Amino acid sequence: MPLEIIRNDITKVQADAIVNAANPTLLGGGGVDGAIHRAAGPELLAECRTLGGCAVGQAKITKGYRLPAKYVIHTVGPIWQGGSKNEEKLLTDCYRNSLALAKEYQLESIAFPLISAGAYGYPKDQALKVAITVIGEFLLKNEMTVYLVIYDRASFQLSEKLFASITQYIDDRYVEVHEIRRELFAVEAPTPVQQRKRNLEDLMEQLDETFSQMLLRLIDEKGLTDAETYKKANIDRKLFSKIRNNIDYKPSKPTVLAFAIALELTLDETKDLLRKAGFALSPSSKFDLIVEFFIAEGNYNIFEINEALFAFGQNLLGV
Ligand code: AR6
Repeated sequence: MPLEIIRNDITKVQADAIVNAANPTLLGGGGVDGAIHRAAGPELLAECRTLGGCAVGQAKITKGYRLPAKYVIHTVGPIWQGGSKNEEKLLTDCYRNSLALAKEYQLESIAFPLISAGAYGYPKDQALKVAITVIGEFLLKNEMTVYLVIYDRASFQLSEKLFASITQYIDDRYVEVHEIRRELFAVEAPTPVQQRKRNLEDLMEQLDETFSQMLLRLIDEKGLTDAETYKKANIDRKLFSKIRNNIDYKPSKPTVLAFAIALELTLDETKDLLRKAGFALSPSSKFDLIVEFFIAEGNYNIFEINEALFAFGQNLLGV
C-alpha cells in the first residue's frame, strides 16, 4: 500500500528512511528526536554536527547508524503560534522537502512521525491533515511506500466536524447483525418459478465479465490510465499488474472498494463492482458505512478516507 498509517515507535520501523522532527540546531532534543538519537547511537550526533543546522521547513539527510532504517531525514517543523505565522506552509514544506530528498536518494520507503504535533504545539487534527494532504499529492505522482507513524492514540485526531458527521452517518444506518438475521428469516421462500428465474439470472451473471475485465473496462470508460487508477486507489503497481494479467483474479473487499473510489463510482456502480467479486455492502459493517459516507459526500480522496478509517479503528483501503 503506498500510504500506510501505522501505530508504532518510529525507531523500530523498517524503512529506507525515517524522518526526524528535529530543531534548527540538529543537535538532538526530546520527543521523537531524542528517541531517534538514542536508538541510532552517538555517531548520528557526530554526523549532525557537520551539517550546520537546518532552517524551518527544510530537510537534511544522514545515515541511520544503529537504526533499522538506512537513513534519517531531519526536518524542522514550525512552532505553532496561532496559525497566522505561515505555519501551514512551513509544515507542508517539511513533508515536501523530506519526500524530495527521499526521491533524490531513490528510496523506496520512508516513515514520518507527525511533525510539529508534539512539543511544537501544532493542533493535532490540522497537523494530520497537512501530512495526509501532502503525502497524498506526492503519491499521485510518484511510486514510494510512505508510512505515517502514530505513536500514541491521542496524537491521532480527525477534525471534530468530520468525526461528528461520520458518527452520525453510522448511527443512522448501522444495523446490528441480529436484526439482519431476523429480516432474512422474515423473507418468504421463493416459488419454484421464481427460483428457476433466479438460477438463470445467476448463470447469466457468471457468463458476464469478471471483476478484472469490468475494472479494465471502467478504467477505459473513465479515460484514466492504469497508473492514475492504481495511485488513486492507494494500490501498488505490482498488485495492479497481477489483477491486469489474471482475468479471474479474486480481490479482497478493501481492494475492490479502493478501485471504486479511484474510479469515482456512484453507490450503485460500487455495488455492481463489489458483486463481481462476490461482495456486498453491509449495514452492519462500520468499514462499509464509512466508505459509503465518503461516496455519498462525493469525496473520493482515498487518503482522507483512510485517515477516517484509521480513526475509527478499521482496516484501510488499498490492501
Ligand atoms: N515514534 C513515533 N512518533 C513519536 C515518537 C516515536 N518514538 N515519540 C514521539 N512521537 P515531537 P515536534 C510523536 O515533540 O512537535 C524535540 O525536542 C509525538 O507523539 O517529538 O516537531 C525537537 O528537538 C508527536 O505526535 O516533535 C524539537 O525541539 C510527534 O511525534 C521539538 O521537539 C512529534 O512530537 C520538535 O517538536
